Amino acid sequence: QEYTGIRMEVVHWSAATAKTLDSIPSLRGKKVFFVAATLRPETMYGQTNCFVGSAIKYGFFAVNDSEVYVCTLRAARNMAFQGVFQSKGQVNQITEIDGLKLVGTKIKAPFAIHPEVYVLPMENVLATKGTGVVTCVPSDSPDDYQTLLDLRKKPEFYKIDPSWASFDPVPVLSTPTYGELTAPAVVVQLKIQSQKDTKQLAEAKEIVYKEGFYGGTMVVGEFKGSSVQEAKPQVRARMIEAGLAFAYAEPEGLIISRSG
Ligand code: ZZB
Repeated sequence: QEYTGIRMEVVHWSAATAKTLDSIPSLRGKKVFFVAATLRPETMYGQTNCFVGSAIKYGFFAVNDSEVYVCTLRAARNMAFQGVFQSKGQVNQITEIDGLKLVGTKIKAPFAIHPEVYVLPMENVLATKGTGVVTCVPSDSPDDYQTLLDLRKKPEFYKIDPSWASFDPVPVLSTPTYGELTAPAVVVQLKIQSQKDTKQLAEAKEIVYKEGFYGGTMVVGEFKGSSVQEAKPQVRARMIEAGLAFAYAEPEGLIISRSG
């Protein structure tokens, strides 16, 4: 899978993380980035949040002398072999932290209408896919939209400040059948009630992917008016040129599990 790794720079840490990181001098003065893996770079205009898995462990990995990436160890190992880190083939982990503690951190959202967004918990984040960090694009991802609704409904249960989930979906592209907010429309159509409705959400994702990719027209950004198919590689190239993203490939599952 050829993903785009989105570099989301930390603006300020959640209280729990700030406390933990205080005791790590080697992080002082470093720029730290959450790295999200996406197959939909053209939707980055519509980020409203970033998701992590509460129970997933995230490593802090030195990229070079001045930058650090936050992602799973598994992703860092892949990155090391793709020339993402200065010392090729080597993973230099500075520390590790539970996803739960990262919740409430504020980060920059490259190309987004909302330039800074909060990190929130999502139940269905897979530790075995991408970087374990997921951008939240509720306009075009049914999982993201439903998770946002769940978080707003039960902020105490999810241990979040309601203000962290306050950005509404931002229209990014228009589809012939559903208009500008395709994911919310399909979530309603399939009567999805919670992020636990994983079967219906998989079906919704399929529908939204197809609608967006084959029928979508951009309604924001430099490629407004272009088809999604045309815009996708161009937005990706722009993000990479601007130093806000990089190519990140995922090997087949079999290879990872064999090498441990
Ligand atoms: C932004 C985005 C916008 C995404 C959208 C999707 C959609 P796939 O096709 O099943 O491989 N993702 C990435 N990593 C993880 C993870 N570790 N756990 C859970 N979800 C993850 O799914 C690839 C997509 O799954 C990625 O692209 C990412 O969300 C998410 F409008 O990034 B996407 C209709 C989907 N729309």
